Amino acid sequence: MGRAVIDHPPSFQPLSLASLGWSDFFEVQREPHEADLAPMRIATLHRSRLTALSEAGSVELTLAIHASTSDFTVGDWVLVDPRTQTVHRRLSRRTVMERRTEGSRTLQAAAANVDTLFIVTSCNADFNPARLERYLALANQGGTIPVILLTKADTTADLGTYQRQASELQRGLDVVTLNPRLSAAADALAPWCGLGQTVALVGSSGVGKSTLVNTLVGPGQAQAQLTGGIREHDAKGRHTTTSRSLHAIADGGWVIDTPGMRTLHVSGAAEGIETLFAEIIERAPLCRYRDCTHTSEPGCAVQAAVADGSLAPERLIRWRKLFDENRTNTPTPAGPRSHRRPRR
Ligand SMILES: Nc1nc2c(ncn2[C@@H]2O[C@H](COP(=O)(O)OP(=O)(O)O)[C@@H](O)[C@H]2O)c(=O)[nH]1
Ligand SMILES: [Mg+2]
Ligand SMILES: [Zn+2]
Repeated sequence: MGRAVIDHPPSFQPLSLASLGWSDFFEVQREPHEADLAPMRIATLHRSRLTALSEAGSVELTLAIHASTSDFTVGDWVLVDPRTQTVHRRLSRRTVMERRTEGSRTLQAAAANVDTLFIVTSCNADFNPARLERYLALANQGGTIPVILLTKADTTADLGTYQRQASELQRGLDVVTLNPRLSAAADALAPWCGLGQTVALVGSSGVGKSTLVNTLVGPGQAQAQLTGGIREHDAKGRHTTTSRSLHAIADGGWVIDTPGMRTLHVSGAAEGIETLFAEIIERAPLCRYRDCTHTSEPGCAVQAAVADGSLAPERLIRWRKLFDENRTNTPTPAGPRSHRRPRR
């Protein structure tokens, strides 16, 4: 017999797959012989323990002998044998938030199938364009739509400057100013939190992420987050938020608090960086040299934009730093890079 379905909240309602975030992207991955397997979404991950949400509620999953919990992350869709609750396989991810584990070059999935990444920063010393750009590159690369959330607007006299700087970070970027402690914050984020939508939160410690999760989830929910002064610490004394799980948003949708996304090394993010710095990338084809580094080459269209004031010099410096870092961190299977070559 399979394991019992666990910890239904008292008001448990069956969940439709669509309300869990299921879509055609996942449906088309099911093979005809997999028709009897149940799609389930990974909800929590604790070392050797995996739980998922299914149409029948919350389920504790069993892994096949050669599988490891590290093959999965919160938000993943898996096909499960409903009799044994054993995971048959993980479906391909539509989006993925990846981080590099400390001291390692390998990327680890921190959350999967996230539709919108809320990048949270407060209107004070935490606000740092270079760091926000790293989060943006990460979101772009993983296929997740980024939105900047500005908190602690009540503590600054200069809100307009923060808002302007934030919206200039990437073309078409949405910036929302809110106070995570007020229920109006949930209303402001409703456009991204509809039925079946998944959002994740990243940002420094203390900017209001846990407070916002609590506000989105609503009062009286079991999985409230620790906020403010109540902190958990790991063995090295660093602040950690230990729970990494899908929380149901009061009016539909799901929110994932993503701890451990604070060390932001970029790697394999070339396309994400191009989207982020579109105004620089677009000018590059106008440079005389195809592989112009936009430093001091003659006929550089990017330097020309800096000279005529249409491109901020700091922006170009930050682009180069991120570009170089990404190139250093990204293994190149194709061997040595091509030699410098003039366009004409
Ligand atoms: N004044 C003010 N305080 C806020 C705001 N957002 C968060 N806080 C406070 O900042 C502290 C840290 O919030 P927390 O949610 O724990 O941040 P986290 O580390 O990002 O999860 C808490 O005491 C919150 O009440 C805001 O917009 N205004
Ligand atoms: Mg927190
Ligand atoms: Zn150039």
